Amino acid sequence: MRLSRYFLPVLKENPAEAQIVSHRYMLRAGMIKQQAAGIYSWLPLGYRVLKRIEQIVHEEQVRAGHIPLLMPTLQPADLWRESGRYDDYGQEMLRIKDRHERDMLYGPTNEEMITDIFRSHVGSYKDLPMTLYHIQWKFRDEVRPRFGVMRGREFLMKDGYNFDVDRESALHAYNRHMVSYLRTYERMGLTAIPMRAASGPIGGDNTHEFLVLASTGESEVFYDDRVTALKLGARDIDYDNWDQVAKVCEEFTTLYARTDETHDEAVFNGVPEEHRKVGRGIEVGQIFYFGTKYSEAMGATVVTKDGSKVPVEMGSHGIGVSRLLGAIIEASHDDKGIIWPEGVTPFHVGIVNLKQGDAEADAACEALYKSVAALGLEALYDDRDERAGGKFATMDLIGLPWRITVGPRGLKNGVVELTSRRTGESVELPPEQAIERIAQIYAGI
Ligand code: 5CA
Repeated sequence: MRLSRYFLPVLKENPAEAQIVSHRYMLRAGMIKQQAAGIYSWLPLGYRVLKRIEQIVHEEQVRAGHIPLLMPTLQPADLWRESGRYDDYGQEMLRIKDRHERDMLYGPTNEEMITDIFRSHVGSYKDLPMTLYHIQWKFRDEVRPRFGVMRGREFLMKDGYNFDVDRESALHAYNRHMVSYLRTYERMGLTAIPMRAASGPIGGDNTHEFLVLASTGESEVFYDDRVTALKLGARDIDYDNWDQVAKVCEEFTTLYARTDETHDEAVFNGVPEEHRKVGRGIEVGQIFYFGTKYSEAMGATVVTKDGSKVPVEMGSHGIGVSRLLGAIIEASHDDKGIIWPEGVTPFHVGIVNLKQGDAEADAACEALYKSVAALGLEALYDDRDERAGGKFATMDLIGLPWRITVGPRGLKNGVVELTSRRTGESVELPPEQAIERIAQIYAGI
């Protein structure tokens, strides 16, 4: 993409309404525009990152054997009357009437609708286990929408629902989600710690939240700090291997890590003092096992091997896709702007032309731009007729992890400069070598 032809409405001043750094940088980098409290347009740069995050979420869900579909944002109230949640859900639910005076709602979550789909088409243990998921907009009329996409009213969620014939199989589905989530967050450069939580309006007795530690987080967290060193890494997971998956979950949930909802001071005091930490965290996902809560109320049954009919065992599992942008920025920024992890960056590399209009510099930039594309990667080429300082400030603000700087002086010596946004370190290299380095960096991502 050439910046001269792009739409990147960068702001010079700090917007007064933004209280936390991720919100401030998302507005300043021209990623989002607020349209109403907690409701945002996704401008081109923000939309790119949102799509990259969605892509990672999809890939890891499919890897775990889960099946994508798409349910609507608007739902008939009658489904929610069946489960009893239409009245329970309260003012967070946006209720709408259509022209025929039928009660509708903008979905805050989809347990009822997916249960309806299941009961219409599935009736035998032979079709199980099955996990269906979608990535779809939700609406919750939060009392206090704030911090930009962090607590929106309209927000993008991945929500997945497992259907299993018995409790053991459903608990494996729970564990499988936990492991797939760990991998998902790691690919985004995040450490998200599974913490025992409370289930709220979704229900059930087994639930974990995934928290990214950040001083601006909305949840208070209590943890053994050795938990922050745990990494899934590149280990090979066989999602059909119940024992292997359960062992990984055990590894990640044995050390003390809880939110204030489930915190137990007596147990916490058992953690060696030097490892006992209290802090704040951003909830980027939550998984629930709730058994037959919805299937019983809505008549979603399956015939088991021995011929009996039982309500199907279920759980639901959510990732806050749009919230993740905020969480990643909270975890990865400096005083100049965002620092995107390679896994989610909107462009893989920025190209800065220090002397636009200089025949040699222009030609070198064009060649680099084409070489990046030939790698299957995307460059943002700042080809505007602007001063170098302004170009650098924009690149630093929008946070591309790698920048290639091209100027007549370097070109005389046959080199360009490759700079890491994270460390600030620069190396001078011939253009072909800079491209090679870029290829290597992204090879494993
Ligand atoms: N049905 C279940 C799981 S599919 C569910 O709705 N779970 S949830 O309520 O925990 O939401 C899942 C995730 O969505 C949360 O962990 C959080 O990351 C994100 N989320 C929830 N509310 C908001 C909000 N108002 N703004 C942005 N993200 C949100």
